[in-house]
Amino acid sequence: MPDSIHRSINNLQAYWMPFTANRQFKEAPRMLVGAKGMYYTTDEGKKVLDGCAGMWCVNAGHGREQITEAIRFQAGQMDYATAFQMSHPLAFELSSRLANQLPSTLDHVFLANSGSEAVDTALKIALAYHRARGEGNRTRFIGRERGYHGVGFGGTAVGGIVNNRKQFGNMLGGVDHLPHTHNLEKNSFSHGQPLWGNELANSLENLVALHDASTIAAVIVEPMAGSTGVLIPPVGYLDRLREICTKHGILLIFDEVITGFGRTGASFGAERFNVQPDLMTMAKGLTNGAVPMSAVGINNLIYDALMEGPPEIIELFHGYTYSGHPLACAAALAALEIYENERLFDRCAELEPYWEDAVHSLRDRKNVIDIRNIGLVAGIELLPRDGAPATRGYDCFIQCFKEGLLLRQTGDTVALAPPLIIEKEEIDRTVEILGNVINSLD
Ligand code: PXG
Repeated sequence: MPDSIHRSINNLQAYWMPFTANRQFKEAPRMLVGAKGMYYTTDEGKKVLDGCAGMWCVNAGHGREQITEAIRFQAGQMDYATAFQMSHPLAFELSSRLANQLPSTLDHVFLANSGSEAVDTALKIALAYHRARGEGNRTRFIGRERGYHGVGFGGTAVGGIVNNRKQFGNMLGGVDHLPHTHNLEKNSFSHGQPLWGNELANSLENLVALHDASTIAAVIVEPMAGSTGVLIPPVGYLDRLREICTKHGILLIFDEVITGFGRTGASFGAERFNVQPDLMTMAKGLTNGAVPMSAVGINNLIYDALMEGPPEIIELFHGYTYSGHPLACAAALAALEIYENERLFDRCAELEPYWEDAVHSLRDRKNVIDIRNIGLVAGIELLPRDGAPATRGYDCFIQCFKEGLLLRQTGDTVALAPPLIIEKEEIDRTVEILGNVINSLD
C-alpha cells in the first residue's frame, strides 16, 4: 500500500470532532464499532452497557431489525424524493401518525433533520405567525439559563449555556432568559419533580414588564433540561409559564428533543407534565437514532394563520433538501411502531419507581451532592474539585467507560438515560458500576 494511503487511513487529524476535546481524544481514542440491544462493542471487542441511549436517542435499544429492514427496503425502493413542490407517501404517513400522538392541538408537523434545525424552524414559524396576524413587532425570544436548544444561530441564542455562546457573541439580537430552576439548597435529592420553585416562572412576568408583551414572539424551554444535567421542572412551574404566555399572546415552545418518545414515562413531556405547548420540537428518539430526523409539532391556530392568501403562494419560505427524507421516514415509522407494539413508554413509567430507588441508593457515596430523576433519566451531581471544576465529572465518565458503562457528563454532573428496554438487572449493574467508580475517585 502506498505510504500516502496508509497514512490517510490512520489519520485521526482530519475529522474535527463535535463537542469534543479533539487533541485529548486523539491521544487516547474511544471507538465504538458495533451495537445491539443495550450494549455497544468497542474496537477492542469490549461490551459497554449503554447508559445514555447513545445520546438520548436510541430509546428502543440498538440494532432493531425492524428499523434496519425498513431502511434497507426504502433504500432499494427510492433513495431520495424531491422535497419542494413534490413529495412521497411516507412523509404524509409519518406526519399523520405523529400528529395523532402529539398533544391534541398539535395537528401539523414540519420535518427537518436535527434538533437544531427543528428549533430554528420553530422559532421562524413563531415569527411568521405573529407577522401573518399583523403583530410583526413580536420578534423577541425568551429562553432559559442552562437551556440547550442545539447549535443553530437561533438555538444558540435562546440557549443558556455560557460555553456555547461566548465563542460566538450574541448570535441573535432581542433574546432574554428566564432563570434556571436548579437549586441545591431547596431541592437536592428530590424524587421526581421538585416541590420548590414554581414561582421562578413568575420572572416571565418581569420580562414582559421590561420588554412589553407586544415585542415577545415566544418562550422556549425544555420541559426537563437534559444537556445541562437533568433539571426537572418544579411542580406547577410549566403550568405557570403556560398561563403567563397565554395571558400575553406569547407562544410557548417545548423543546422535546430529549423528553420526547417515552423518556419521561409518557409520549412527551407535555403529557407527563400535563401542559400544552403551541409548538413542539422533536428529534433523537423519532427514528430511534437510526437516521437523522427531526420534527416540529404545530398547533392549528398557527398553521391556519399561515394558510392564508391565494393557494398558489408558498405559505412558508423555509425547508430543507432532506425534509422528510424517505429513509428517515421509513426509520421513524418503524420506530413508532416498535414503541407502540412494545408499549415502551408505559414500560418506562412502570420501571420508574425501581429506577428511582436504584439511583437514589447512591446518595451516600463519596462527593455526591445531588441526585435527580424522572422517567428513565437521572442526574448525579458530584462536588467539584477545588479549583478544578468538571474534572471529577470527566474522570467519572472515563472510568465508567473503562468499567463497561457509557454515560453522559456535563460539568460535575453525570447523566443516565438508558434505552427504555433496560432490564432490572441492567439497572442494578449500571448503579453498581457507577457507585464503585464514584467511590474510587479522589
Ligand atoms: N434541543 C434539545 C433539548 C437537545 O437536547 C438539541 C436541541 C439539538 O439537537 P441536534 O440533533 O441538533 O444535536 C438537543 C441535543 C447530552 C447531549 O448528552 C444532548 C444533545 C446532543 C448531544 C449531547 O446532553 N441534545
